[in-house]
Amino acid sequence: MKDITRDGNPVLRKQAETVKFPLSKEDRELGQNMMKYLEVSQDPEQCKKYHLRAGVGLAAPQVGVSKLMAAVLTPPEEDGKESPFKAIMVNPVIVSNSVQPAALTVGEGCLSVDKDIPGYVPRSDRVTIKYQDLDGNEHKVRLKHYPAIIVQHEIDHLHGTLFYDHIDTENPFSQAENEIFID
Ligand code: NB4
Ligand code: NI
Repeated sequence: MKDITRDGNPVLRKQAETVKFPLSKEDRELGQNMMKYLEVSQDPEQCKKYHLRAGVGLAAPQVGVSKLMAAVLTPPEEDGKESPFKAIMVNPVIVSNSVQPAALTVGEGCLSVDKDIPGYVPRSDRVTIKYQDLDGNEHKVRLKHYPAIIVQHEIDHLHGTLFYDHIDTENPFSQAENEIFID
């Protein structure tokens, strides 16, 4: 899990393959290990000790596996406004998204992209997603704001898209009308 694929590796630009159930032992461990990476990376001590970059999401192509699998772990917020979202998602799809656009105020960074690429990444403020868990149970959830943005970043990875593909090259900080910003 420490070896994250870097931009330039073709696996990051491929369409990932559907995962079949029941999961193989390897696929199950892949999901569990991706979540473990996020947990360890969000613990300041372990993050430093293992020289990791902190993450709130990770997609299988980022560990070199071209399969429709991703993990998301949003840390609990101080103000507790939004419910935290923790999931290992298998075969996730966005079934609907809001017209309302949103972007992270600080822009986005990706564990597979070494340099900082400034600019707003326009996304949907809310998404409804469907996915299977490691046991094959179907889930349909509606997310908004921060968790919704993370999930869109991860699902993009499964289709070979990187965050900077969405940044306006002419004007990286251009704003869509009524776009909301998430800290
Ligand atoms: C995925 C995110 C990039 C933008 C927003 C944020 C961090 C990532 C990439 C949307 C999704 C990983 C997967 C952070 C981070 C806030 C919470 C809790 C305590 C430190 C942690 C830092 F690290 N992005 N990194 N980038 N990716 N917030 N936080 N904090 O997670 O490439 O495809 O631990
Ligand atoms: Ni990423």
